[in-house]
This record gives sequence, C-alpha cells and structure tokens, in this order.
Amino acid sequence: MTGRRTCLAITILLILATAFGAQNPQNANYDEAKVGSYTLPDPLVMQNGERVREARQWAARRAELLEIFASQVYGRTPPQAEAMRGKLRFETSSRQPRALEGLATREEITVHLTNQPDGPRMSLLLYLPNSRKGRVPVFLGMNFNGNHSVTSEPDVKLATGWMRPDSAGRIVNNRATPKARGMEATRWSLTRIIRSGYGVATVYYGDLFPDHQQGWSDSVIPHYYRRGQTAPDPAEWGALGAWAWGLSRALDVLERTPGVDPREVILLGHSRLGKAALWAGAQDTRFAMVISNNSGEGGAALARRNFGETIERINTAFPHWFAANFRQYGQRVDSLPVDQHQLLALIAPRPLYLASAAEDLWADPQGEFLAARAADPVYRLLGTNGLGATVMPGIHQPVTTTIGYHIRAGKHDVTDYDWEQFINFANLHRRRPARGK
Ligand code: GTR
Repeated sequence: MTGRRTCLAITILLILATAFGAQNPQNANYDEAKVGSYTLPDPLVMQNGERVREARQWAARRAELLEIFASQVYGRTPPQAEAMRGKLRFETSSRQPRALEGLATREEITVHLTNQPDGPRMSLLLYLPNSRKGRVPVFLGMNFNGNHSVTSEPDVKLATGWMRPDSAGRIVNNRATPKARGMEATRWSLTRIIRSGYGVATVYYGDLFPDHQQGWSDSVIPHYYRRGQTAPDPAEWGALGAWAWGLSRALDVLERTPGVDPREVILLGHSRLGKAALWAGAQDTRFAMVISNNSGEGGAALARRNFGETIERINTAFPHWFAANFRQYGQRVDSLPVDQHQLLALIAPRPLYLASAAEDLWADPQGEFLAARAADPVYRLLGTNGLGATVMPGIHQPVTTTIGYHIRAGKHDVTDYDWEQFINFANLHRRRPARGK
C-alpha cells in the first residue's frame, strides 16, 4: 500500500516536474513546425552595409562583431581586468609525479586573481602525461563542482568555495564534503586524455563567480570596478564574462608552465561553461581550438530559432550571467544585432567543434548545427574547408572538417564518447599529431 502510494506520489511529481520543471518553463517550444521563420544577420556584411569579400577585410568585421557581443550580450571586460593579462602571480601548491597510477604528473597551481595579497584566487589543476617528450597540447576547461570533483584521487584539495546544492548529499550547506570527490569524474576522461598524449587543466568556475544571483559580491567583478563604481554598467560583464576572463588567465599560467605547449591549448566547456568557452575563445585568439559541448542558448544555438530555451527565459533564470543590456532582447529577439553563428565565426579560422546530444532538446541540437552552418562562409573566406555537412548528420556520425560537429544519443552531459571525438578532432587539426601511448 505504502509502496503504491509512494509510486503514485512520484508519478504525480514527475508529471508536475515535466509540466512546470526547470527544462520546460513558459511553454518552451519543442515542435519543429512551430519554429517559424527568421532572418539571420550576415556575418560577412559590415554594419554600414558593405560586403566582406576578401579575407583581409575580415579583421574589421570581426572587431565590429566582438564589440556587439561585448556590449549587448556577454558584457565588456573592464580594461583594468584586461590589463592583468600575463601579470597575475601564481605558485604551485602541490605536485604529484605519480598521479593516475603513474600515468601523469599532477600539479595544483594557485593563481592570484588580483594584485592584492588577500584577494581572490583560483586553483588550476593540471595533469601532464608522464610519457611526454617536450611540450604537449592541453585541453583546458572549467568544472562545475570543484577540482576535487573531476578525479577521485584523495589528495586533490577539496574546493572550499560556494557550490550549487546537489540532490545526493555530497554538497552540504553549499560546501563540498569529501563525498563530492569524483562526482564529476565521468565528464573528464582523464586516463583517455593522458593516454592520448594530451595534458588536461581545469578550474572551478565558482572561483571566478559563484553561480547564483547574489554571487556578484564574492566574484572577481567588484575587484575590477572603477573608483567609486558599485555595480557593473549595463554593457559590462557578468558571470559568463568573468568565467571567460578566468579561462584566459588560466592560459596565461599555462603559457608559463614547463611541459605545456602554449600554442596548443584547446579550450572546452559543457553547457553554461560551453557558453563561457565560446566567449573566451572568441575574444582570445591565443586559444588554438574551441570545443562547445551542449552549450545551447547563449552558446552555440541560434537565438532567433524558437526552440527550447529562449533569451527571455535564460535572463530570468540566470540574471547574473549576461550583460544587463541583453535583457532588452527577451521580447524582441529579432532586434538583437547579432546571432550565435557570428560568435562561432569569431573563432575562425581556428578549429571549432560543436557537440550536441539527441535528448538535450532544451539546448536545441538543430539550432547548434544551423549556427555552425551559418558560420561556414566565414571559415571558407579565411581559407579553411568550413563545415563539411549541409544537413544535420545522423547520430554518432561526427563531421571532422575545420568546423566539426556531432550529435550523440542520450542526455545533456559530457561522456566518454564525446571525449573520444574531441581527441580525434584535436589529432586531426593540431599542428603536430600528439604522441599517444
Ligand atoms: C540550464 C540552462 C542552460 C544550461 C544548463 C547548464 O538550466 O538553462 O542554458 O546552461 O543549465 O549549464 O547545465
């Protein structure tokens, strides 16, 4: 009887969750027939109407697009923060030469995020393959639950900052407990990466901006206010801008770390961190390649395509992510002067890989593929082979041209299948093939 009642209660909860749950608010559209028509802004037409016909004209158009994404979408990084490029102090806080059963050398590096001795810090966790000779390419991405969550190795420091709660009791009062070790490990195929001859580096995103609406005061943002400033201007950065800035600061550190090839740092991110990776890769051309996994709205998916998450919903649920200016487009997406294919184009001609998941309709896989298609003309203008598919490929049929793409079966996640494709794509597109073991 009790069992049946529990069962009924769960069923009702599931129905309610489906109807009103996080992934289906405000009647999100999941019907292709109801997407409607839209016109994308042309990445190869300047604001003044002039067409970009030659590769040498791209720099001017690129600057225009960057400025629009900065002022209208993600927010500008203040010049005081930009000026920290290559200047932040860092020190190695732990070193384990026999990590991952002897496959890798692991370091934890403390990076000071301001000039102040008692200012905020981020911890960069780095694994380099012990089989390496010389400098190796490195995958860099942020994690959701602290560096201790990407591995179950017990000697990685437990992150102490604010964490989003989890349903399994591994995070208590917004703080990680030892049970949180390895909770995100399936999303980081460390052994596969290392065995393929790559290093891997990660940072906890909450070190830059704790991911909640009141996270501002504990983020890096107030540390870079102008004198007398008390809040970001409407065209200034929010959490995504801070995460992207943190990725560039991690690259500064990797540039000065022996064993890392700084010309071969491959940026990646999942979901909101995929949005941050795309924005970081668009701004900072030192990143050799960019990989977006299930980044969806505000990431790789076209905003004008009415499918899954919308600008309005993302700004309501996460008002701290984007520039305040972005909110004005919730009700009038067509007046947004850019769309996400132009963000992808800002990464050109560097290799770019997008990964979608078939059950992740909230992120609009089709909208991600179409954004890649619409970025293709820029990639071709710049002399690459662009995206080698005109229609959405089938499940598990990766496209590996300069813009790469796959859709895999399953849910919103990063899986070993995804990593297999990322490594394959990196092998195909890096300057020198990695020496795996
Ligand atoms: C969702 C959000 C998405 C995506 C995702 C995630 O709630 O609506 O845009 O960022 O979170 O980061 O897992």
